[in-house]
Amino acid sequence: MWDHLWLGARLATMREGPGPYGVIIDGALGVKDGRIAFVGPEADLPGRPADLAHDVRPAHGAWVAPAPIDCHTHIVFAGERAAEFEMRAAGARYEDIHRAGGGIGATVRATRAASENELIDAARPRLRALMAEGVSTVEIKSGYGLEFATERRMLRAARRLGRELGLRVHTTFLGAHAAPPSLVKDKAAYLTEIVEEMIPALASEGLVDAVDAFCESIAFTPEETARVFEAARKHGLRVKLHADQISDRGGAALAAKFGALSADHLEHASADGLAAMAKAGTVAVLLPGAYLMLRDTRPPPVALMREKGVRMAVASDANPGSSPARSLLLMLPLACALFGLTPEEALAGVTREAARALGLLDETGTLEAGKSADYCLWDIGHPRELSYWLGNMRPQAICRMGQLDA
Ligand code: DI6
Ligand code: FE
Repeated sequence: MWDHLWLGARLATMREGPGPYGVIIDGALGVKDGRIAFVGPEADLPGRPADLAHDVRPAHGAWVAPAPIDCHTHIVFAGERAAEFEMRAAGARYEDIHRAGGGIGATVRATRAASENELIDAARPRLRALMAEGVSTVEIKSGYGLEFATERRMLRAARRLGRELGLRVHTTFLGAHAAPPSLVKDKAAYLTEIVEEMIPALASEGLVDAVDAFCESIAFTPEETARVFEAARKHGLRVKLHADQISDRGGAALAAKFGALSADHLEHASADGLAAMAKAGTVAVLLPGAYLMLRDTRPPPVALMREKGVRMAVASDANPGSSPARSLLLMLPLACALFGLTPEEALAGVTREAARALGLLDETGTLEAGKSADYCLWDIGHPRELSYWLGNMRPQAICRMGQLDA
């Protein structure tokens, strides 16, 4: 017997196929032991509903879609940087604040001063806000330590939050986030520490699912990034990259060369870089929150991504500087309005493609039998509405790893 079964649902499975959104009308969805046991037309059910499941529920035509996934966040941090936002509103530039010791450096100082419990207490309400939107899975990066102990504390906090909240947390080591001279005395020595000490130790503790770096004029060069990636490879870890956000540093091609799961931002990515990404299966993660809040004027080359066949995910980039986001779903209409994504691409971007960007497509991201039961019920007329309403969308019911909350 299945644990529960929805009848009379409209399903946006987000499976790739002939129809948009992978739609099935008059659909049914059954769940057993945390997994999707059945998804398809009600007429194809292998028996009478009452014989199939303990708990049979009418969906009354509600839409069921994969639970959203936030595949790029820096959501564990201490403090906030609203004062810098005010400075930027008055004309200061993000890079200049960063070079003057603010920006990432300011959050590093606050995070170094915070205990593991304080980091957890600070991040919990941010994650709860995402969870209220139905989010099942969140990638969380370190990178506000820039020293072993704090990087480790951030990753431990992320893992503990996942367990406490019943959320799937994917951790990313972003030791190569920045190296401001006020905080990192010797950049070369710091890189050696990342490569020879941090990655091996944190990986062996099971705290790292992937490794990221910030390849940018204000952070690490492509050569430095490659060193970090070599170390990740040595420890069997997949990589991803903050690439070509402020300038074209060849980040897209570098990510592709290392078979990265994703390359993120990409406002300045070149056509060749994107072609290499398509070939390597590296997903482009688009971050409209950072674009909006930095008042960027050059959107990522979405038309070129489509042309080259690059998969596109969408994420919040939740962080205290460039994207103080408390919502993932808000990024859908922003991705459409600012970047020209179609509503279907935006929804795929926080479901199927976000799962792909985390290497989790076999586990979640679409409604398919055998996958983890991660879905939401929405009281809407069509799934395109998820890319249309600007803020405050709440599912009627949420199921995360089989735990139904309705
Ligand atoms: N790119 C980003 O969007 C964040 N980090 C990065 O490398 C911004 C982090 C911050 O401003 O605190
Ligand atoms: Fe980021």
